[in-house]
Order: sequence, then structure tokens, then C-alpha cells
Amino acid sequence: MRRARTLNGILGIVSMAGGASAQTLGANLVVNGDAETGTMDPWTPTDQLQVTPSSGPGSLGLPGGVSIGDWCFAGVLGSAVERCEQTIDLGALASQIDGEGLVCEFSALVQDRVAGGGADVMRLRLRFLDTGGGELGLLQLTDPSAPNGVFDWNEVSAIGFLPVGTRALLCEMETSRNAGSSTDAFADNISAVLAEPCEADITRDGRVNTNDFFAFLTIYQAGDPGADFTGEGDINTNDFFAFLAFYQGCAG
Ligand SMILES: [Ca+2]
Ligand SMILES: [Ca+2]
Ligand SMILES: [Ca+2]
Ligand SMILES: [Ca+2]
Repeated sequence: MRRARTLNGILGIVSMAGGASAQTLGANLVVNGDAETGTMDPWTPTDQLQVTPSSGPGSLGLPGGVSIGDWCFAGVLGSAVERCEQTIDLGALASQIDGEGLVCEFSALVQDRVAGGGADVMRLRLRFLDTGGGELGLLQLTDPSAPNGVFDWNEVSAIGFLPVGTRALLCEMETSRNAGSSTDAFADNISAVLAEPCEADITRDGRVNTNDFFAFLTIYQAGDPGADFTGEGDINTNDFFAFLAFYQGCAG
């Protein structure tokens, strides 16, 4: 049986009645993910990647209305492979993560550079950690398009449910260099946002699409308790229409 949801739940709008949770959901949890402090704080270790003026990567490929501000992240000088990270504590959200579940969207701008056949590469990872620091899963972002000599930004994102037991996020930046002394791979606008899942996300992958429609039909026809969207213990056409309302509110 499903817990009846409010319209706020349908639309994915965060209730403000949940204290710390309400402030956390819907907000970017990555601190200084846009490099605009002009420093690496709070990324550690601080002697790895660097903030660099945004004139370096330029603005080619930026989506309309998206700005990289004055600074972005880059490997620049240093080791051929450089890595830094920050940890985001989710202890206050434990009951939600292990109960109804929370969806996490990880997004950023990335720019790899390929010149002369070699690639300088930026990799962003968001690892889902348990209380002991063990990894339960991850989301990863890379530049999907880096033609030789074309130095453009790509906006990338990945979404997924936080595994039960997730208590922290570990956000990592890693660059690797093909040759020379400077790594020309960039990142900016790094964001990790948590949200309540849509009730119509039957497949629990963070997205609502026709896969969920067919998954609902399957459990509906099978009389599965998960199809009881009205929550009264019976499965009938009212549940079908209740599912449709959630589906139409979330699909897209
Ligand atoms: Ca920036
Ligand atoms: Ca690119
Ligand atoms: Ca889905
Ligand atoms: Ca029902």
C-alpha cells in the first residue's frame, strides 16, 4: 500500500515542515561548486586542482543563460593526475533515505581538451557512502564530446536514488593529462541536489517516463500492493487514475 501524497509531493515541491530536511532538499549541497570564492576551499587536498580565471576555458558551448562567472576549476600545473574532494553529511536525512527514498541529481559543466591526438580529461564523481565510509554506489560525469581542437563546454547530469544506508556524499574532481606540463581540463557549476521522488517513478531510477507507465500497468494487472495508489487496500480503476495524476505531474 502506498502512502497518500499531497499535491506538493506530486509536483516534487519540498514541504517546509521538515526542519533541516526541508532546507537541504532542493538546494545545491556542494560548497563552492562554482569556484566563485576564487579559492579551493573547502575542497581537499588544496594542492591538487586549482581555480583558474574563466577566460582560460572560454565560453564556447555554454547553454543560453548559463554563466561560469569569474573562476572555474582546472588541473593546470602539477601532477599528471590530480584529485580533490569534499564530503557532504546526510545523517539528518537518514529516515527519509531509508524510508520513502531520496533522489539525487548530480550536474556540472565540463570541458575536456583533445589536441594532437591526446586528451586532457576531467572526471567528476559523487559517491554514496554508508556510516563506515563504504561505497554503496556513485554517479559520474565526463565530457561526452571533445573533438580534436574544439574546446567547448558540455553541460552534463546524472540522477539516481540514494541507496538505503547512504549517510554521506563524497564529491570528487579528478583530472588527467595527456602530455606537457599543464592539464587543460575544466569543471564548473558542480551541483548535487536531493529531492523527494515522484510517486509515479515505479522503476525508481529518478526519472518518470513511459517505462514507469508500463511498470505500473504490470503491477496493476498483477494486483500488486504497490499499485494501490489510493491507499485503501483495494486495487481498481481509482488507482489507475491516481497513478495517471502523478505521472502527468512528473513526466517530462
Ligand atoms: Ca565559476
Ligand atoms: Ca566538450
Ligand atoms: Ca522511472
Ligand atoms: Ca486503491
